[in-house]
Amino acid sequence: MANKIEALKEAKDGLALKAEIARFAEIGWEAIDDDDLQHRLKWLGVFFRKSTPGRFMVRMRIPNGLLSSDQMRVLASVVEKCGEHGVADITTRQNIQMRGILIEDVPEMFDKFRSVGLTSVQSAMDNIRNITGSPVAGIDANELYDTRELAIQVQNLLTNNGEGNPAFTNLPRKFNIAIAGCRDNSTHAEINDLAFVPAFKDESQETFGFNVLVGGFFSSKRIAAAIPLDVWVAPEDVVALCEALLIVFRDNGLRENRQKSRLMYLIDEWGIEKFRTEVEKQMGKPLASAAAKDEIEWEKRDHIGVHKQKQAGLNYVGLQIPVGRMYAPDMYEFARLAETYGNGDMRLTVEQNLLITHVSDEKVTALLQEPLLQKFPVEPNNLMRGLVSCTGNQFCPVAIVETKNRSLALTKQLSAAYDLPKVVRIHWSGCPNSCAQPQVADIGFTGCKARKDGKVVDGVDIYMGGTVGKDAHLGTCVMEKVPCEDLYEVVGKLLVDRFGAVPKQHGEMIA
Ligand code: SRM
Ligand code: SF4
Repeated sequence: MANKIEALKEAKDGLALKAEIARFAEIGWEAIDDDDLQHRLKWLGVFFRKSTPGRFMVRMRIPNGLLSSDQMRVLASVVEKCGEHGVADITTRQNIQMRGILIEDVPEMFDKFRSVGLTSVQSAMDNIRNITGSPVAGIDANELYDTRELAIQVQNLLTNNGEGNPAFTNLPRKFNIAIAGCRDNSTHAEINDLAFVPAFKDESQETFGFNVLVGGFFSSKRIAAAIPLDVWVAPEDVVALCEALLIVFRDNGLRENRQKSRLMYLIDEWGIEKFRTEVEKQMGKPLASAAAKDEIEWEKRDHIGVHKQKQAGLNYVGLQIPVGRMYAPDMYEFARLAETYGNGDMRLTVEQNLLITHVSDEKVTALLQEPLLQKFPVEPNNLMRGLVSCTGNQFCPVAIVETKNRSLALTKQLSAAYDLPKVVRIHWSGCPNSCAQPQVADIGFTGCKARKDGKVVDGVDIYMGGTVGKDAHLGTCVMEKVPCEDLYEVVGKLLVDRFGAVPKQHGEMIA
């Protein structure tokens, strides 16, 4: 028997709501059919939030994390219009979500998006999520391939240039794609359903392309790293391979049980050889086998700070955005800074941070003196620098614990108490869905309920050992059900024992 979401999709496709959005704006949210309100609107990137009824969340698509000042101003105006409810977050897929939006404002908001080439279509439910790529694509002196155009082409295919594509709107489940052209695996290729990693086909390193990984995903029931498909593709075949592979998943993926419908379950059932054969058949031409080695050779960079671009005399400046959170005035300021000091371009990272690019050598000092950089620093301390947090129970309906405020408070407390010799990456997820990718972190948390003094309290399971960059591998759960109120002591000890933290002198702490 079809599960509830499959039945709902069969009854009416989510994209059909495009034609109904003007009517929804007229009748108001309370009069919208419940399935449309709670589920199908997500096909347009519009999320009903039970914590803020009538105030919707909108998830964009920002391929490769590329954002212009015009686009940022449009997003800022959307958030501004929401008044005290308006807030935006950079997500762990190099993307932006905004909150506080009224349904009556959605048609005009979509027009504004269109006017600057933005879209929120198919950003949730059984669709392909934001396509990630290196945040320094096109400006990194050491990159192997500038992935920007590929990420945009893949998005354009899958969303019909942002208008919605019925061919890819009813997948068995969500689907993540990453395209890496850099040497440091800055998109966490291993945790995507489909990832392209740079690889030369030949030993002479003349024929550039990508080795293909498949099946990576996180869920509350299972965590799986992507495995090799034994395919190498040239850049010009990337879009076609995405299309072919998605058709195979769409038409054959398991749909009965939503806990077992991500791509890896189909690969489990078929075996990787059969899956490869079916993708090849769908491509309509033979696929080359994988290159002997990939070119992920580096430690992962976080891009915070001032860095030289490959273009002489230009720099990119990475600002740390604590837990990814921004308000409308911040967003207008980012747009102004990007235009005043750079060429108007910005980039988002999977660590929920923001880069301003094309800043000339002469202008770097002045940019660093801008007041906004007090709030969003280029030299954060070693704990704040590695902090990533999901939405948590402030807004997320499935959260078990609060994350963004709690993680900020704990990070400030620990930073005041300890000196860290290097960055420690701490990722907070409010539940086992793992949206903040806790398994890639040095220390990762997933929210749960715990017991303390006989009472049920907020807690976390603690993951450790996630490594990123070259030879990335996933961390594992090392402690269960740790009460959040004990985290200052527990994490403090971990920082001292495992990461070389040194307690600050008392005088320093007071200062
Ligand atoms: Fe996620 C569901 C937020 C990245 C795994 N995720 C949700 C929902 C939609 C829950 C809901 O019903 O509302 C959350 C929206 C809350 C809200 O109001 O913001 C949500 N996920 C997020 C974001 C915003 C976290 C963040 O603060 O950055 C990220 C948005 C990315 C984007 O721009 O599209 C986000 N989610 C991820 C990632 C990380 C990634 O993609 O690299 C994962 C793990 C990777 C993966 O999917 O394999 C992730 N989210 C999930 C899952 C578990 C999927 C599964 O197969 O079971 C769910 C639950 C589900 O889909 O049923 C989920
Ligand atoms: Fe919500 Fe859980 Fe994802 Fe956090 S990890 S955003 S709490 S679904």
